[in-house]
Amino acid sequence: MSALEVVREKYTNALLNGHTREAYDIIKEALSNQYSLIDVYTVITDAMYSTGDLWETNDISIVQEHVATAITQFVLTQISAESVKSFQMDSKKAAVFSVESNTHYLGIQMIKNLFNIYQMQTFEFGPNVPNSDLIERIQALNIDVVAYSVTMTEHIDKAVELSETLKMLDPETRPIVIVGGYAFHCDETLLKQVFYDHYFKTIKDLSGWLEEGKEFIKHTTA
Ligand code: B12
Repeated sequence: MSALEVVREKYTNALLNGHTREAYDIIKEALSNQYSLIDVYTVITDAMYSTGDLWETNDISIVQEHVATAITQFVLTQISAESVKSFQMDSKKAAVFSVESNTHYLGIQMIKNLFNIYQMQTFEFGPNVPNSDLIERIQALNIDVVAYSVTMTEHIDKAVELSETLKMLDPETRPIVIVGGYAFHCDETLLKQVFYDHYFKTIKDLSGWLEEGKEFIKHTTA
């Protein structure tokens, strides 16, 4: 077992036992032991996937799954606290959210934090955000990047509906559209139904794109 797999196992156990302090300490220690933020996000993601599998097979209760989610939400907020200081008011602006009907949000919390680390200003629209409200806000805030998450196949209809509206925007001025989420891991053909510029399977893939596009990010919005 690799050292990172050990961290994942320990973190998963802390989640299943409901130990917030221990979970937080494991992640803090991993970060101070030179694991990258992306490594740590991958550990947390895998631990949440394991929790979901155990819930699906009735090996843990709904309460345990909720406790694991609450602990991870806490840990993500704690490790994001510093990154919010990195963004520049004159850099690119990103709107991040989970598509209408989707209440899963931990992935978006990670994406938001990563954007902040790359100095982007983020606007968190939240989970299950109504399509009808989105375009007005995107335009009013002069958003450069729209990034949203689709977790289950059942959420694709709302993503298709949103795509229809995004497609209508002026190609010269519209934001870049980035999609991701567990639904596409389960069935990548779902991507054919939505309108997007980039799809990234994992936060690691997104970070590679951000690393390459540093100049684009710095460019001030008109
Ligand atoms: C926690 C959880 C919940 C919580 C969510 C709370 C919250 N605040 O997020 C609650 C309890 C609300 C919940 C509800 C439900 N859930 Co749920 N849930 C989960 C669980 C265990 C973890 C999800 C998670 O946080 N994963 C960790 C994050 C970080 O992973 P991620 O979202 O995939 O993100 C990664 C990538 O996909 C990517 N990414 C994600 N978004 C984006 C966006 C962009 C732009 C980019 C570039 C990348 C990107 O980056 C991340 C890091 O690499 C999953 C298990 C699983 N396999 O995911 C089940 C799971 C998704 N849920 C499931 C189900 C069935 C439900 C419910 C229907 C249960 C019910 N009967 O009520 C409801 C549906 C709610 C709804 N309408 O959306 C099933 C879905 C089955 C399926 N294949 O369709 C799963 C897979 C569990 C299972 N194994 O059966 N759930």
